[in-house]
Amino acid sequence: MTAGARVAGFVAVLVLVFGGAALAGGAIEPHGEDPTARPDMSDHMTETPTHDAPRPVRGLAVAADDLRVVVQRPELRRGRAEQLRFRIVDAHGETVRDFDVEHEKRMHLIVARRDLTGFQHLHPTQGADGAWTADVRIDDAGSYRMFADFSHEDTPQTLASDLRVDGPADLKPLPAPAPTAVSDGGYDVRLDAGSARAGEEADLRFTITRDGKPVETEPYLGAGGHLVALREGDMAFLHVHPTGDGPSFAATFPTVGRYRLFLQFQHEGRIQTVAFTQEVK
Ligand SMILES: [Cu+2]
Repeated sequence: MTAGARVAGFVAVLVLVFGGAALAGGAIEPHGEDPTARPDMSDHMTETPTHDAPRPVRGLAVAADDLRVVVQRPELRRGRAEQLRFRIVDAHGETVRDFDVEHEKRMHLIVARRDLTGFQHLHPTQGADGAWTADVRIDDAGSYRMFADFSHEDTPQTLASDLRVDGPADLKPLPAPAPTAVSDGGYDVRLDAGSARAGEEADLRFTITRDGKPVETEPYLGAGGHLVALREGDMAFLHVHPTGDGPSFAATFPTVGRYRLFLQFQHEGRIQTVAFTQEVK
C-alpha cells in the first residue's frame, strides 16, 4: 500500500465516522494526499487545508503517515506501579528515534478511560533503543486509550492504542455540561467557551480562583496551561493551541456532540487538573 493510499483510507474512515454531522456542521476534515477521496466535502470547507495545517482531529488510529505506535504490553494491573513501554515505528518497522520538541517535551503521553475519566498526562523517557517508558498507576479497571502526542519531521502526530486494566469496571456517564468545575487541588475554574459551534474555531477561556481570589497561573509546558479535548463516543483527540499568556486556547470542534476538556495549569509549583464537558451545537 502506498503512503497516499494509506492516508486516503484513513481520511475515508474519518468521513464515514463523522458522516452527516460533519457535512451539516461544515467541519474541516483532516487533509489527505488525494483530495478526490472526499469530493463532496469541498463545498463545505471553511478553509483550504494544506500539508502544513494541523489536523483538527487526531488520535483515532494506531498508524498515520507511515508511523505506528507499538505498545509492548497493553495489559496493566490495577492499582500497581507499572511501566508502560511503547515505540514509534516507521513503515519498515524500524524504531523512530528523532522527535521534535513541542510544548517543551519530545513526547507527551495522555491516558484516559473510554468513559473519559481517569485522565493522566505523562512525559515518558526515551531509552537508548528509542523506546519510550512511563511510570503509570491506574486505580480503576476498564478499557483505556493511550495517546502518543509528538512531532516528527515537523509534522504533529497523535497515535493511539488501547490499554486494558483488569477487574470490574464501574463506568461513569459523562457529566452534564457546566460552566464551573473544581480542580483536583481545590481551585475553582470557570470556562467561557462562547458559542462553540461545529467547524468554527472556538475561543476557550478559563478563569481560575482560589477562596474567591483570582489566581495567575505559572507557565506550564511553555504556555499558560495545557488543554486536551476528547470527543465523546470515539475519543477523537482534538488539536488545541494556547492563545495568549493565560489559560486560553483555540480549538475547532469538528462536529456537533459532547467533548471532555481536560485543563492543566500550574500554580505554586503544582500541576492542577480540571475537566469540563463541552456541548457543541
Ligand atoms: Cu505533555
